[in-house]
Amino acid sequence: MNINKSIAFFQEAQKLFPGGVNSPVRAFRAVGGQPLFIERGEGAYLFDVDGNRFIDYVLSWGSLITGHAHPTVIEAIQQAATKGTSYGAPSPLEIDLAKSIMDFLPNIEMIRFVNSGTEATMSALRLARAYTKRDKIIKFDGCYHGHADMLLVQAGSGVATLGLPDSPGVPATVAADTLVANFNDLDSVEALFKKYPGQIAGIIVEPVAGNMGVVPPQTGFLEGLRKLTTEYGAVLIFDEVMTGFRVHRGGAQTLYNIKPDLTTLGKVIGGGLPVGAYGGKKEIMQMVAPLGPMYQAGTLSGNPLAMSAGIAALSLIREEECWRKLEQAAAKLEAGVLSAAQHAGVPIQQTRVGTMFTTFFSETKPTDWNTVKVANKIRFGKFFQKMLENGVYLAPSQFEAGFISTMHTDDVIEKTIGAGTEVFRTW
Ligand code: KE4
Repeated sequence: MNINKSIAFFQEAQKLFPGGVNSPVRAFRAVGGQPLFIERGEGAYLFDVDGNRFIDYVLSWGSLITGHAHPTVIEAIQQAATKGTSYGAPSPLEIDLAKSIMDFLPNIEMIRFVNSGTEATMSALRLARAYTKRDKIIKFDGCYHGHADMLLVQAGSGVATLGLPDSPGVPATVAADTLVANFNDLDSVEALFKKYPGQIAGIIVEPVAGNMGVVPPQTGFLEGLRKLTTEYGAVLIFDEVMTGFRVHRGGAQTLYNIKPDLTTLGKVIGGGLPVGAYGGKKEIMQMVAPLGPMYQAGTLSGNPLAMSAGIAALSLIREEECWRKLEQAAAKLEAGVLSAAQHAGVPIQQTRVGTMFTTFFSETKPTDWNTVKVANKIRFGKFFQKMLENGVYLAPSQFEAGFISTMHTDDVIEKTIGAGTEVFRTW
């Protein structure tokens, strides 16, 4: 595959950006080779600067559930842009997107828009601390909630990919208030509540872990978190930046029928433009300035372009039929890749919830970070590169999720299974 132009761009980019990229996981550090520079996206496909076409399963890390450059989304952005790009003042578009989100996620009674998932989780944790007047928070080993200081403790995604134990630059005093439990292990959570009585403001959890690769919650885990947080007076935050509009039409909170106190969102709600949000119980959200004393702000929050893109994207995934088709496509892909690996005698674990999935090169069923970190990263890198050669663009890390879109039609899924079959046939 000719990637000469990407090579030239990467050489130039490395002089300008740390590692040549503007987000670490894009650097292909865990899978070898170098990142491809992208010319354009269209539907289920990415086209790089050398003219290579790939079926895209990254989809801007889950953001593009309607695929690249969907005409309805592009039209909405173009129309909005003719009226200006930012007002720094309220607009009806914020109301429209908020109401649309609440139609999908009725547990959200009040919401605040920000510009990224990191801003959403950072703000939700500040709010939990303000509401409970407590300082400590619980997160889970291998889960990633963005790059705010207090969350870069035993985190997943790029932190795990690059083998960074945590991150320098996070003061020990900040990290000390972040307690880490094991995903799918309620005893590890209860032990922290017993050890720090009256000090824990909240739990933040990816209700389906996606940032250590996809690891579903075991039966009773999320219910147990709900019970413990209620019992100990702590705030339960579902970080649905990834799972929202991905694992179910109503997110993980609908799929598992759990009512979190706060929910954080991002990715899909911006339709590919920068939007994050946090919301939930009105009693808690009323603490947010200017209504309450907890301060959080943003120059471009509620930006009309981003609101318009989000409104358009969500309008395309409202119908139950859309979700039935997404489930059918994702299930077919999962079965096809598993069958190809089994025929080749290559041990893999396929995990999937709704439209997010991971292929682990491991003989151990993934249930938490400890069972995920033993996966064979060398084999994953080989799989990634061979799939790329066969026209399929996967997330460049074993500790990430793959995603499908409404544009991943049956022939696209068939082509992907064909690529996987070829890769394993010549393994
Ligand atoms: P952003 O700040 O990247 O918009 O969102 C942070 C975030 C928060 N919560 C969850 C569950 C997330 O998955 C993320 C971001 N996800 C990563 C991919 N695993 C973004 C990709 C990247 O870092 O480049």
